[in-house]
Amino acid sequence: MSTDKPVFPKISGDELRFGIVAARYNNALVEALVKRVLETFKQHNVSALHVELKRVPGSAELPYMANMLASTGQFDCIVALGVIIAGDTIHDEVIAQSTAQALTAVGFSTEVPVINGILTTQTAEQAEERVNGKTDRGREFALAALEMARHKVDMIERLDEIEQRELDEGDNDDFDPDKFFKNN
Ligand code: DLZ
Repeated sequence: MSTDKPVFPKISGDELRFGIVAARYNNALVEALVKRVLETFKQHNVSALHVELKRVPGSAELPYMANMLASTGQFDCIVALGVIIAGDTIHDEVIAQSTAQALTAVGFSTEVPVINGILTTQTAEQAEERVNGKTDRGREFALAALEMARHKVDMIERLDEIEQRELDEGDNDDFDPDKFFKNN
């Protein structure tokens, strides 16, 4: 268990746009996570107009919807929320591992960061403590989303500037007016 939570930078959410994808499995717990994320967004000036919420059956379906929302290009960060509680089989481990990998892959392929807000616990009590107790993972997921959305906006802007500079320089290098004149 982690005892040293990150200190999140103070970030204003105006202008930042978020997609939230929530699983309906363990619905009461996931809905409480959604509420906590929304409350934290509000505290950081995120506009309700800049948030879209989609629900899917279970955590295994989160990567698909996260990918689709990210692919629209309309969001600076996607938050995937679910609760996986261990049962008699290893189903929970399979879902938790495959969704974690798939969510990471969505971030790489779309260049939109994805927050893995899936709680994986041994018991419902453990999940309850993390959602409605002192641990407050929902707030943590929202703060992580704000920070990553800011990074995404800044990095995309930087990449665009580099691309534009390369295009401008490329134009100058390739174009030799004398050579062009001789050949035409
Ligand atoms: C099937 C299943 C099980 C056993 N447990 C959970 C769980 O604890 N949390 C969760 O979000 N989803 C669970 N699911 C459903 C799967 O995520 C998925 O919806 C189904 O396997 C259909 O693809």
